Amino acid sequence: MSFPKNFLWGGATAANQYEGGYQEGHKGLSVTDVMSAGDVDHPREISYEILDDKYYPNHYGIDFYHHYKEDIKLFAEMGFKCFRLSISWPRIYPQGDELEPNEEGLEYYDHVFDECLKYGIEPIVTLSHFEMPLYLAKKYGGWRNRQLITFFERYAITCFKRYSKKVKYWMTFNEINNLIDTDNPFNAWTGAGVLYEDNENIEQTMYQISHYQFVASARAVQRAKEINASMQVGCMLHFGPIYPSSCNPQDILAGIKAMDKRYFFSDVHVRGYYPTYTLKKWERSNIQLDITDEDLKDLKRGTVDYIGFSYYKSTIAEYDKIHDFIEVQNPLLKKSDWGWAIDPTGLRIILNEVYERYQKPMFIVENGFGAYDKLENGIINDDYRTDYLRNHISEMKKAIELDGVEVMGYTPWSAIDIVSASTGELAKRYGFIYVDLDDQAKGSGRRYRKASFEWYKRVISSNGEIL
Ligand code: BGP
Repeated sequence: MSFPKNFLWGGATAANQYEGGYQEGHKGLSVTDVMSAGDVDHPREISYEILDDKYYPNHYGIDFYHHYKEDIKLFAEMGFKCFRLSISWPRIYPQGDELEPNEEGLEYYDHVFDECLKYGIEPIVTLSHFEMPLYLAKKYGGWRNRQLITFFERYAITCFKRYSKKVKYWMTFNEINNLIDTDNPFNAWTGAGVLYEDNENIEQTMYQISHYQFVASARAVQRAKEINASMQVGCMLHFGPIYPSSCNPQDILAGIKAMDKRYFFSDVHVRGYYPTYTLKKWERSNIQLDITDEDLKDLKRGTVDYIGFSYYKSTIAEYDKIHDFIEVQNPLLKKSDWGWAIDPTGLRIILNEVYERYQKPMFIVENGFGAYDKLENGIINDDYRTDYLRNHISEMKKAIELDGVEVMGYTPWSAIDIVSASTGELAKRYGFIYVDLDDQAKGSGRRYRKASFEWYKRVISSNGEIL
């Protein structure tokens, strides 16, 4: 059993969670710059302004902005073949609606990409990873507004042209399918710069936002090909199986319906048209959307080249009279301290299901274990993380070798400790590299290799043979 020779081993990050330098180089404010810190019991608070009495962890991140040389050197030491990062949209277009980009922002990413390429590390770039200029949220109502398509397209063209010789692999919107969960304000805010209002038809708005993003993504795919035909543009989804809670046929159907809500997004991105189960739903719920014929043509012309996805956990669905299904925790699986069920087999299952559905190359661009790490005498023993990753890699290996799934690469979350997206803590650590900072960004900022660093280095150098 072995991985393909050119398999892209690496690690992943997101600009807003690790860069810091939130006001440097004429960067504009991002929607994540107004999200306060939270923790496992307290959700992050969102406001339209920075409030004096709140702490905003994304302002500092881990200060990669100033440490990028040191950090990329460590990635190279681990043997990374690729590094997944995102471009901060407000670094390039500080407000979002300008006609000209911010040169300082563009230069910063030139330096980062050059540093990666110096070590033969291929940058894998997301255009919008849980962020966009705050100004677009305030002035235009975020992705509620059709004009956002134009702004995003302009931003994408700027990046494709500027980095055409440095970046081959791109993704448009990170975990776009989180939008479906409208109960948690985090999703529409980070995904679309939208805070739902009490008097609006939230479901209709959610589908409208999604439609505008599908069109924007499809246009970006087309522009990328025009600029450099060898560029590969993927979508990025949050995947994980939702199992039926029993063999009762009603629960089986509940599992299918629950998965439809995730697949809706990849169906449009990959096939280029709306699935019938969604069209029927719109009819039933009298959902009226602004969709033009030109939009539908764009969707067809801009289907993605590959499917990037994150995998952390699985859940189960049980039949519910009112909602079709409800999602519940699987009693058979162990969980992390944040309640995320650990299910390596689920990765093989989802790889099989998605590959069979679309027959497109798949890229696991996030997978990892958030834990409280302890630094003792300069050592971090994170065996729990190694165990998690080992078991998942071994299931990915089976999917490739036994099931014939085409997997392009694997970039665990995260390459280095960074601020957690959902809770805003630094204490929820995922990295191979420990960063000596606490939740208030106090500490030396020094980088330490965790035990998992040495382990992953061996995994990469043996191309997945030594786990
Ligand atoms: C994914 C996001 C990442 C990341 C990860 C872990 O949903 O794409 O940005 O943060 O989950 O989640 P968290 O940081 O909330 O633990």
